[in-house]
Amino acid sequence: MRGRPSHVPISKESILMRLNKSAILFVGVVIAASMTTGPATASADVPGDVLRIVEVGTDAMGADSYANRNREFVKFQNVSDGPIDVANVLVEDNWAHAKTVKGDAHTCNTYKIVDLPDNGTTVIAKGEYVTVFNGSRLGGDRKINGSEYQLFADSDTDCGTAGQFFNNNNDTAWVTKANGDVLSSYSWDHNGGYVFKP
Ligand SMILES: [Ca+2]
Ligand SMILES: [Ca+2]
Ligand SMILES: [Ca+2]
Repeated sequence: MRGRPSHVPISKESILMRLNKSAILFVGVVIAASMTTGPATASADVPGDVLRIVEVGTDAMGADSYANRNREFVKFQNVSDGPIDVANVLVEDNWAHAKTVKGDAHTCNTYKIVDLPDNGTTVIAKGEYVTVFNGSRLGGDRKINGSEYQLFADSDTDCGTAGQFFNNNNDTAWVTKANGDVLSSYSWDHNGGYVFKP
């Protein structure tokens, strides 16, 4: 590639290679964000762009084990101006999301919201959070700080690596409708992070 004339167009590939990691992540977020702005579908019971991922745990510190599955989690917020019913909202990784989109049944790497603790409904108020942990908790689901619902997926040891399924180096956390329509997503493509705050 030495001596390339300056008038030769630069390929997309070479441009991508020049981007640093954060820029690539930014591109990913922009792409993901654009996916939430498509036309609403008839099956929607949650409109797009009202739930936003604000924090993702991707990699338990140290060895990933069944015991520390809760270091993998997805936290999202109701960023709309009113209450949102999150019934049947899915939290998944790339593997499970692809299956949901194709309509393939799967039980691993997925969590469907069917209930909220300390709430007779599945409606979260404006500004409230839902955090889905991959592990379990003695006492089960709970609401903390008056504004955060903590749900525990209790992922099976056969799913992913000992129940941890957000790939440490490259994966996406998806929050979608039951049919896979994207409400929010966050992608990462490098090791070295334990928790990301988009
Ligand atoms: Ca992981
Ligand atoms: Ca680890
Ligand atoms: Ca995965």
